[in-house]
Amino acid sequence: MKLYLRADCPYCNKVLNAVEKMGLKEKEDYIIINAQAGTPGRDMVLKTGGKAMVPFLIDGDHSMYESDDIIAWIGKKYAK
Ligand SMILES: N[C@@H](CCC(=O)N[C@@H](CS)C(=O)NCC(=O)O)C(=O)O
Repeated sequence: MKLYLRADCPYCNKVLNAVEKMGLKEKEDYIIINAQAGTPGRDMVLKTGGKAMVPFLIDGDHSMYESDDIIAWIGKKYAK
């Protein structure tokens, strides 16, 4: 599971906090990819989802925007 985030994005921090509370560990359960403007991560978000917006989740064939939807997806599928 790949989380595309930007350091100064409150919605990204919301997702990260939720994921940590669920007991998931970075590098074991998910990886964070920098999606700051001008990065390959940003290009991937745009290419995959069609919008330059973060947070963005890619989980296998599945991808989504919207922090609440991402938190709900991860909670349902992976929460420990
Ligand atoms: N409703 C969205 C809002 C996400 C949002 O507004 N993200 C901002 C950054 S905090 C964004 O991607 N802005 C466009 C940009 O960075 O180019 C959510 O909850 O995830």
